[in-house]
Amino acid sequence: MGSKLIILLVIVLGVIAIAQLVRVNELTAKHTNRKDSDVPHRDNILNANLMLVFMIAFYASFIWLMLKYGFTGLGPAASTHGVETDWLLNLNFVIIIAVFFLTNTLLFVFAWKYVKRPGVKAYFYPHNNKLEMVWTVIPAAVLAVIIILGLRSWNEITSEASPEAENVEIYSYQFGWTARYSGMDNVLGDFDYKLTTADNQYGIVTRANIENALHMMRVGGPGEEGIQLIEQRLNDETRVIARQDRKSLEKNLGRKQRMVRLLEQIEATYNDSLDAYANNDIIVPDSLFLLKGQNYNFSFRSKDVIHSAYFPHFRAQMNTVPGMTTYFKFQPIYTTNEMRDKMNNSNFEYILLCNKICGGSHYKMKMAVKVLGPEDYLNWQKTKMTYDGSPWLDFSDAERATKEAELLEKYQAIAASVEG
Ligand SMILES: [Cu+2]
Repeated sequence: MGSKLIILLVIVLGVIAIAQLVRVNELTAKHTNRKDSDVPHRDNILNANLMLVFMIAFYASFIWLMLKYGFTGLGPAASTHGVETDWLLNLNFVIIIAVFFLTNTLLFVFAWKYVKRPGVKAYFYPHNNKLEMVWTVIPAAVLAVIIILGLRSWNEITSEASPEAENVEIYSYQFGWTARYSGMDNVLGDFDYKLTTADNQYGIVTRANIENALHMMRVGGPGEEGIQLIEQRLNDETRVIARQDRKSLEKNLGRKQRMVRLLEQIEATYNDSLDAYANNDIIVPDSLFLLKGQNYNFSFRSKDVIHSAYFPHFRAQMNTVPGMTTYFKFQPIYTTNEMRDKMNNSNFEYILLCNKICGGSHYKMKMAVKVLGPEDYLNWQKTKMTYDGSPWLDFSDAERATKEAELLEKYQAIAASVEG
């Protein structure tokens, strides 16, 4: 409290002192019969020299910051497209830094060189078409090159993945992430938001989930009042319901009846053979395990609001939007362990972050990403169960050893494809 008062006092006294100094200056000017606009020559020279001093200090601090912190501080790009994105970013930086030095040198050196000298009148130079052309056409051409190169990369990243790319869905919600692998058939089971219940939080479409969602609407379940119960309460003549409560009950009933009609349509047209696609999917909450060198086709969806899946070390990002699926291709090129060596940090972990302010706990919406080598990835796969509860690698005892050896060989070839 006391220190705040002192600071305030110092500021007030400082302002008064400056005002007094200005006043003294005005009075001396009046005394010596000098106009405000008459700046002494030595003051002009001093200011011109200070321009050069400022320019040198400005450049020195810029160079020092660039050397100390670099461009990103995130280490080498850890995906195929990340390498390309970095190349584009560096190209932009080279252009920007060159223009930065050029324009600032002109600015400060001209201010120093053309300092006002007694008896010299400024040269009147209002217009030059050639100059206008130069500084319009050159930046336009440079921008066109940057945009064309950027569009080419973007189209490549978001174009359709090759058929052998593994399909993985990344599901976002307030506030977390879940990965869904497509299993041995490499086809993700369908999803529908209308099937989202406490037992089916990802809205996965199977015959059982459709029946379950219908049951929830009609009969109810944990945390959900069914149509039957609501109708019973509305028609119960032994109890009085406040008008407000009746209104909200009727609204809830109407919503559920509409939902039942939509679900009945899904039920009537559903083809049971589609169950198999969903049943061998593997759902892994809160972590994303990837095989080094594997081509992935990531599809993104959101349960609630717009999120953005940001993989800083892979230089990849994609919005996740409720009601639509977004995609990109992805190929990790360094395992987590390899990246630890490169970053010289034994605790390094890849991460997936939400990069769209999506609510109160946005700041902690993240998922661990681990890129594994062939053996580690296969070992991890062996521990995972599918949606219907069978092992991901569902081999009979007789064929297990051969099948696993085949997979390992395949994974080794995939990992080797991005070596060197
Ligand atoms: Cu988010």
